[in-house]
Amino acid sequence: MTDSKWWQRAVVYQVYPKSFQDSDNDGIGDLKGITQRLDYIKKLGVDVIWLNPIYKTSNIDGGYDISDYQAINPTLGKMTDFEELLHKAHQLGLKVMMDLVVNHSSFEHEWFQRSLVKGKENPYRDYYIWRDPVAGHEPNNWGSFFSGPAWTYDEASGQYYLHLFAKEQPDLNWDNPRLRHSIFEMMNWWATKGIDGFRMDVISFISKPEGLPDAPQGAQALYGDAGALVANGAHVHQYLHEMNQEVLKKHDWITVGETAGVTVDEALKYAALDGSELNMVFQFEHMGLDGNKNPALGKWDNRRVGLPELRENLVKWQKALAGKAWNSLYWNNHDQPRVVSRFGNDSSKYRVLSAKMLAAVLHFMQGTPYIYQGEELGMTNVYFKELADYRDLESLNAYHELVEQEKLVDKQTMLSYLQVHSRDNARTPMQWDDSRNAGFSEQTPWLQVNPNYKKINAAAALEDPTSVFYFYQRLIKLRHELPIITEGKFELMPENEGDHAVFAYTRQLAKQTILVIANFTAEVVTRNYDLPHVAKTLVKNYPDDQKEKLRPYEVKVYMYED
Ligand code: TEU
Repeated sequence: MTDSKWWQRAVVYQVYPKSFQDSDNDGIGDLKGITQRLDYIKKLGVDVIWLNPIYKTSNIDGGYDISDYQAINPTLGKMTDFEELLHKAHQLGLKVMMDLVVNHSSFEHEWFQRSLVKGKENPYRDYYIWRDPVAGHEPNNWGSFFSGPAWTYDEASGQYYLHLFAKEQPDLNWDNPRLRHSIFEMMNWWATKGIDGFRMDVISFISKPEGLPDAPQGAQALYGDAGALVANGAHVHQYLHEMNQEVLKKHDWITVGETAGVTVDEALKYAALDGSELNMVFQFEHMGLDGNKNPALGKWDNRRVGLPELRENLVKWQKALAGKAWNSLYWNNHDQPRVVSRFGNDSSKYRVLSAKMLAAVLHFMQGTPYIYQGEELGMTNVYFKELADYRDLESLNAYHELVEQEKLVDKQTMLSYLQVHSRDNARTPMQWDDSRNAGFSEQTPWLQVNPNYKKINAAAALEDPTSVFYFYQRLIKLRHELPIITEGKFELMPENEGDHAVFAYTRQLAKQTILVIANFTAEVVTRNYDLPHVAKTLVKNYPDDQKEKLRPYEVKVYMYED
């Protein structure tokens, strides 16, 4: 292998602990459950596990509201359970990346509790962002990402505090060097435990604009769009450089910034190959393409995005970062709908075909691929019918605000939007087998299991050599064997631009070329890509190859040498 870094050659598997495996039958997944399933993850062939937050939490946002950064959520287990998980993972050659949630803490965190006391002599007051009311109102027009204003008034001190997310998630004040020092200290403490890196939650939001001005506000919108102002703030790169010096450069870690609102130019800084900030970013543009055209509704819609728009975006990122910075590759995560339902086709006829097609398209691009638990089984959206089925506060709050309070959409329409975009689609329990509750738990799970578990489950996949699982296993193995998949130059096939059905691109390294041809539709189409006779097939999702004829969701990947 040439000079690529280990995390550039790696594949990451994301585990949402609450929904992975319940070992003590309380209906909630836990650390021991994950440890029990490490062999399964190992079998897939990935290199790294990313664990969504497992820390002590007020548990209003799936653990993204941390009340103690150095303690384990008792519902998930004990510190010794974590140590055991880490140890077993390492024995199997798997690395463990933790979630770092430091744009905000929980309101129950000791820092926030201490910060409630107003006064210059209280060092903790300035750990958060407190402001006086302006004309008896919130200090500015910002809305929270989880509905309502981004400010909550504290009677006792007569000031508001800022929370870009729920009111139980107060934003930390990164302009305060003491706060930054406390965070770096905490990160170094985790390093001593032997972890292998951090995924950094909304790290692009940590530097707020000077003076906290009002944000642009769309016609029907209730609040200003804070996201537009807080993303990639003036000091974010300075703070990440500092973190790099104080923490990251001391470890051979994998680091990925969840950089909501990141542009290509900003990504070139966050994820520059010189290693001065982070290894890579999660960009969100391809996740926003099917959002509502009406900004007042944000992501809530049920429209599908066409291939041309999706491809244009992915290609843009492939090209812009090449040779300068590093990207991650993902189709879904714990905040997003299931990929096969969103960009593929989850009908029984096409589910497996389209899941494989999407997998191949992603895994042959340049970047570090992330697989979200269950994606390797072709798990689908859950299609809940009632509001009462949902647990996620983003979905519930949005429903109340948009349907009941503002009456911007009717009930049925909003329920259809939730079916498409609710984060709970990703969070239904992992489907292990066809026994009760999909083998996830003996108890009623905290969120209902997708009723399709009888058919779609890990046990069935492992018995079927043509399953989505083994297709992913092959993609991962190829990445480990062929440097071209990590390093090769990406090119869209020139005739592919504007094609409504087919995505075709090449990767190239020295004399080698890989050609990926994928049909994103349920139509049969004909495309003639000149292929040298010597080309061998690396993967395909139909048993045979009918050359220029591409069947529904067909994908073919060839490799040849000049
Ligand atoms: O998500 C950040 C983020 O950008 C969200 O607003 C995301 O766009 C939304 O969830 C999609 O519907 C991160 C975490 O991944 C998410 O689970 C947390 O709720 C959020 O930060 C707050 O910590």
